[in-house]
Amino acid sequence: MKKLLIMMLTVAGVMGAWAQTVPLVGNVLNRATTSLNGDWHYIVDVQEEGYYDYRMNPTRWGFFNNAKPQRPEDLIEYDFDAAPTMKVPGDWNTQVERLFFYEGTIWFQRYFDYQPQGDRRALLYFGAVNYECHVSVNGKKAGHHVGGFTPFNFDVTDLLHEGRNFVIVKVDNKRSASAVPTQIFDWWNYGGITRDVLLVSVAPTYINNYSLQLDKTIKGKKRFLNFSLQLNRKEAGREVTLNIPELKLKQKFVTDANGSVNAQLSTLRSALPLGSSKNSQLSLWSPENPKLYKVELSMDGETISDEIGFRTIETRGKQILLNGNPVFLKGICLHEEKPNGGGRANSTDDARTLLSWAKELGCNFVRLTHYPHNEYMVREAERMGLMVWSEIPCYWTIDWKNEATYQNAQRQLTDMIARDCNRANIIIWSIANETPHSAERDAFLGKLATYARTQDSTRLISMAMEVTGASNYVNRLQDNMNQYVDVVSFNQYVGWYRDVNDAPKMRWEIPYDKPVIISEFGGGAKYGLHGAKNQRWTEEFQENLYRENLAMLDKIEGLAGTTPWILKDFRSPRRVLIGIQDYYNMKGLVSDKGERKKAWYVLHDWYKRK
Ligand code: GCB
Repeated sequence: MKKLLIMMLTVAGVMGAWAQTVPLVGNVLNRATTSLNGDWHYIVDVQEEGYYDYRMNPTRWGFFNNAKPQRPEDLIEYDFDAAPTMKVPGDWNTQVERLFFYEGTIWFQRYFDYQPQGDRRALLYFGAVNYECHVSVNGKKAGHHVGGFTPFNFDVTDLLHEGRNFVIVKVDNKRSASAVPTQIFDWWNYGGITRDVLLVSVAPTYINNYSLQLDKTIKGKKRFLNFSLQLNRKEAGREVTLNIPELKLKQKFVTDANGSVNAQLSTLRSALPLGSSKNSQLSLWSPENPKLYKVELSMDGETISDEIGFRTIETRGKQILLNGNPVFLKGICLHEEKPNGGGRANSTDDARTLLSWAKELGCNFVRLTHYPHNEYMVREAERMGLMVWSEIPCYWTIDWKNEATYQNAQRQLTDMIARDCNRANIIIWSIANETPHSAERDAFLGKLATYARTQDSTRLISMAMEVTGASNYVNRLQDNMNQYVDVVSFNQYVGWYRDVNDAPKMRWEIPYDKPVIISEFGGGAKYGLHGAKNQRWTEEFQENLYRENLAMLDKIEGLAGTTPWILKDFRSPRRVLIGIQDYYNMKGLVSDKGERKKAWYVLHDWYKRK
């Protein structure tokens, strides 16, 4: 043990001091950034040769050094410069054929130029790396991150020098029972640096994150805007200006001893009367009117702009109220996967393609399963008028008793909320999907739900539950988590995993006075395969399943919406039926290429009537 400690200290010594770990910076897309996307060299390292020595101790000769032979006799058994390259952002599975099934460690390296600018600091930002990574800059450790779908950043200023620098990232996507998600899940475990890498330039004191949201309550005839902001450090007396030109709202604030601002704009003569005067009338965000306002935040002559929409989201009995009016959520589930051959999606174009398919289907809502999707997806949905359910990957059999697992889940939840807290279209934070009932699970998820409310009190909390009992065609939902959620959502597969052709006979008992969402239903079909309606995998089978399920849904009291499973066929290692699945989950309403199956039209017609 002592020996291991000494070894580890030696390694830390060789790699130099840790860079500063700093809180996640908000609205990164509108900051001063340099992109480090592009071609990165990679080395596949099945046994983590670049990290551990032959006694499994971290090695001082690790690949972080980017070493080169200095003399002809020097032995260095790796060379990033000679290694092949792949695109970042991107998953390795679909970029390199022989890495299609690979789960393990790959090292990434690239050079970049850096010019120091006075006292400004540099943050190295990753949109997401799946799943665990160690990052170094110029051979010195910058940081470590766990979790494949949330952003993180390190202050690397002290590790950089003028001119040519290098960054090395060790990425490991091995699955494990204590991870989030856990060892088994029904989607492709795309590995790699799957989202943007940016160098963010910030002043020594900068606005780290902020939130500008409509308060849920209407006082008198006014709604109030809640504004909060946090600097990167606890500095009092810093002046920040908030400007919303279209609303003619310009207001100065001064940070408190925590380096934060917390204000309700009404106390500052800026309450926004609804419809009372032309100048200050607030146009609320909704699917029909996805209005976004230009918002500017300035400090010390530096301005961050954003586009923010304002709306309220609440429940009343079994109704979901958007801006005070009942709304039916016409949704669809989707994975973050490119059409036409798969691979992780990560661009506005990918988002537009997928989301326009959802719009054509008649949706006003998308469930972004089963992990936080990239920021382009959320922002594009916001512009297109699609409300969003955003989820963390507490999926199936999480290691409920493990405190480290809980902390991991909570961190993912924190970062999901921190990144998207100003997106008007996000109406639901989901904390889990189809989790097996137990006291430990209730404790874990109960704590997570309570914590979520401390991070954001303006949105609804839900999770995809399961049907707990069915007899004589009566389905029951009993879940202790009911007390923690605002919306009762559950997945059910009548007609596919159970009770084929019985949907018309089904009744539902949902003993809670809360809105209900059927967060999944569906069945598989291969596009172009035709046959009788009782023939599995045909379009006709899926079409009939949708007809019967929708008729059943029509009879559920208090149904506030649904997100059938799923928009597009997607890759999954669990789907091994050759000739039909070929490693695709075939429950899409469109094929991987976007071809519409017959069931697409059934849902389309139903949404038209809703
Ligand atoms: C589910 C899961 C989803 C699966 C789906 C299926 O209940 O939530 O991740 O892909 O069923 O196709 O079985």
